[in-house]
Amino acid sequence: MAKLGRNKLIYIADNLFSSRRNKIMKIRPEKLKALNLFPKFHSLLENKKINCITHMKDFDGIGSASIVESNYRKNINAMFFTDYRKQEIADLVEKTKMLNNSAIIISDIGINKDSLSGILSMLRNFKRNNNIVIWLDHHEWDIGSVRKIAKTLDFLVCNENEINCATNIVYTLLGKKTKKAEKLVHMVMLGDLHKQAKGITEKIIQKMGYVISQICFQKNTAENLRELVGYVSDYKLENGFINKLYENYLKDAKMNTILLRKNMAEFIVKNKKFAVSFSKNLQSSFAGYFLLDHTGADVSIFYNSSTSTFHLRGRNTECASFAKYFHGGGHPFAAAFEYQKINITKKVERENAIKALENAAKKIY
Ligand SMILES: [Mn+2]
Repeated sequence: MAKLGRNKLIYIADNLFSSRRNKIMKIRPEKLKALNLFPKFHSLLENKKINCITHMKDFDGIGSASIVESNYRKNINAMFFTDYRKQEIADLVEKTKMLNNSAIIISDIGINKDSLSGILSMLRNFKRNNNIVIWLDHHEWDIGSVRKIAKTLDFLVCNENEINCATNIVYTLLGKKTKKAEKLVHMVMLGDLHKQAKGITEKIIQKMGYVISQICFQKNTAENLRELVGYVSDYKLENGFINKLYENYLKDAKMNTILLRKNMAEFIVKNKKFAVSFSKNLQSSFAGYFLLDHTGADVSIFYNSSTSTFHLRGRNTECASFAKYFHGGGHPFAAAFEYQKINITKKVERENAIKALENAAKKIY
């Protein structure tokens, strides 16, 4: 079985404040705070036009951008929301071409084999246009990619570990320490690292996940995510805009959950049980844990037909290597990959996909 990807050292490349340019440092994640870089970052960013690039699909991406906005509100120029998929990265490269003389803060966006070359050309273009580029991430990057990318950046934090999500890295380095921010960061962290939350906190984390999913399933995604960041940066997680999206999600989710239950299938590879199902427009964590809970499987694999994406969740079983096998990515116990379009109403198409997954599982586990 693949190793658990947790508990690693994080990579830091500091071409901004350190004299050790183009050096990649490896430190324990909890040491990040002790570097005490906030005052330096703050005086740099205070007088800069700022652009944010962040992950569109979860609370961590939105949380990261919200921390930037709440600290540097009047300096924000634009925000770009993207996913790791090749096409979305290509769109991002196009949309950000004209950014110049700004600080660009990239958060919560992993890299994979398919996106690396697009990302590198985007970063080189940023440098040519006199931008300062800061990338704060907590996805697993191979050291070869880190070396390539670090050269084109002013500051980089990355790699998978047990205590950081992107929002808390952004907060540690760029954010003024306040009670409200602390609370938000803690909430995002519990959600992103799939840790147990209780009572009202659990409710809010779940609600934000649903709201963000609903925005991504609808039209005007970028505008709505931008509006959401505005509220979250004010620590307002309850208002008409958010509640409406939440209600709409729940309405659609009823039928989609019935479909998820109907299409459920299982296979076993090397004593590991895999639950697979096919539906649409369900939040990936909801669908993933629904499948795990209802089947007792070790790994759940949920296909969202609206995005042609398989989402994986593991209960103590690593699933990132599964996603990587199909050129996707993510974290040890939560990952995803893009797949071909499947007509989920056709049994034979579902069965073909399950066969392909089973064959892949035999190679991975
Ligand atoms: Mn994240």
